[in-house]
Amino acid sequence: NRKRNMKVDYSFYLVTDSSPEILGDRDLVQVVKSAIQGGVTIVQYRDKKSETAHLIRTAKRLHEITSSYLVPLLINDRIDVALAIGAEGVHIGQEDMDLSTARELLGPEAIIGVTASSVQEALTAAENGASYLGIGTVYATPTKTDTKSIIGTDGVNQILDQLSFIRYDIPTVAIGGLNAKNLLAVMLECSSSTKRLSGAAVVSAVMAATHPLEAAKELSTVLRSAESAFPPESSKTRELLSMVPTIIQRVGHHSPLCHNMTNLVVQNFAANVAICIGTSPIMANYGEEARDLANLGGALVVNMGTVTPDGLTNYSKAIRAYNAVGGPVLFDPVGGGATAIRREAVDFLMKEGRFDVIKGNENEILTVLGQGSVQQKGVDSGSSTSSAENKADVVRRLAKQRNNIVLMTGKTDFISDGRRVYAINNGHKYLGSITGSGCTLGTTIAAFLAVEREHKFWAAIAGILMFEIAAEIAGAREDVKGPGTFVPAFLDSLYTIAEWAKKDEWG
Ligand code: 3NM
Ligand code: MG
Repeated sequence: NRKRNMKVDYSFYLVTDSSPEILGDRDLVQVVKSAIQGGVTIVQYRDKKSETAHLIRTAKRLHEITSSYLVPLLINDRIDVALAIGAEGVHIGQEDMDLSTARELLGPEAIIGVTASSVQEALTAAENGASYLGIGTVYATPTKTDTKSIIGTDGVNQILDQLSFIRYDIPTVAIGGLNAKNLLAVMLECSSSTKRLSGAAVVSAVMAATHPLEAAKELSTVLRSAESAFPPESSKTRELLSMVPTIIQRVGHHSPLCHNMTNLVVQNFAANVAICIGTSPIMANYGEEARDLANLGGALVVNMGTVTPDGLTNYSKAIRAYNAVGGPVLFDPVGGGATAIRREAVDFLMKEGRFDVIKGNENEILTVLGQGSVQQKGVDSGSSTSSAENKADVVRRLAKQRNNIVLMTGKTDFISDGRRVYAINNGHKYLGSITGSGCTLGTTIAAFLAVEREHKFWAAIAGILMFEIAAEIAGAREDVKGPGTFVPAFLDSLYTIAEWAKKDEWG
């Protein structure tokens, strides 16, 4: 069965046009053949004017060509024509036959694409089983003047964001006014860490070109260079990501003790975060208590945000107690580079015991590595000038040196176990505008370490993802107007994710 075996490549989507303004007096089938030779990967026959007999004749001829190149042929709007010639599928607009009727007529294997200009249309089509979405109109175009709305790359991104949020894995192509000049920008702009376009659809850029083959080649080159900007997800990464929900679930089911020795500023917030993610927190700064607490199967956070001489003694007692029973310990050297006292404190604690995870901003991590060159002003992150490669190198070196896991937080987070380095791009800008987001990320990761002791690297990554995706969900809420309204919304979304996980009902 050819249809079943055809893996659909949506990357370079050609929509035909038979009007004299675009096609001129050329033969449609010849132009399409040239376009395929130039790199087109999927073809939609779109002819709004011709008689049914003509449509069927032309579609048959087109199908002979597309089939010989293993390129799927879709028919615009006309389910009857698609059925008549055995096309691979159809493309339907919002005003055409409804998706479920089309699906009934064409069967489960057919490719059925739907046009979407809004988040609502996209979600509805995805939910009802569309095979892919044509998202547009990106830019105003003389080719189709009756389009509903010009949505720009912002509009495309809104749709992509919502699709990825709902975790719809549906292919998407952008359409409307795309050409060799703007295509690279569109492909790069319409993407996030979690979702990007599968391809681009064009009419005039190929169909109206003097040399369709050359025009298609040029666009194909642009599409490939856009693709190379995104390294393919390795199967290891996919495997790792597939573990995340299970690890989040384990936190909820085991409700581990999360022992925080944290600073005065974030005590309350950290306790709230710990409760919302499903752990049982205790904010105990008295080191003598640690021996009892270490036996309860939880994890320890040592956060030296408001360090005092007493504090240091207490930290070291607790670290030893947890090390003695193999309990996970996370070290957050807050403000490590700010004062001589703090730099000494970092040196002292690093000698006191073993940390499973060291997390901090760039400056703090450099300080732990003994390379804190920049004078840190406060405990906020400050700006960074070093490259991603540089940061990846720093976390890998420190993790290797300490034989543990090192996390450098920032707009992009870098985490390493001394061998692998992952860059994580989730999060929300308001995390940088509230106090304690870094500290409570530490609390979250520690709890995750407690339930996943065999795979601490994965646990840490799962903790970061839960935390930062919760921030994205909160930040996207309409009632969140700034950092102030963000905090309660953030607690709500942490809680919601934890509840989904507990019931295994992922939203
Ligand atoms: N559908 P060109 S825009 C066929 O927005 C079509 O749904 C659109 O032509 C939509 O590549 C469009 O020449 C025409 O701009 C796109
Ligand atoms: Mg239509």
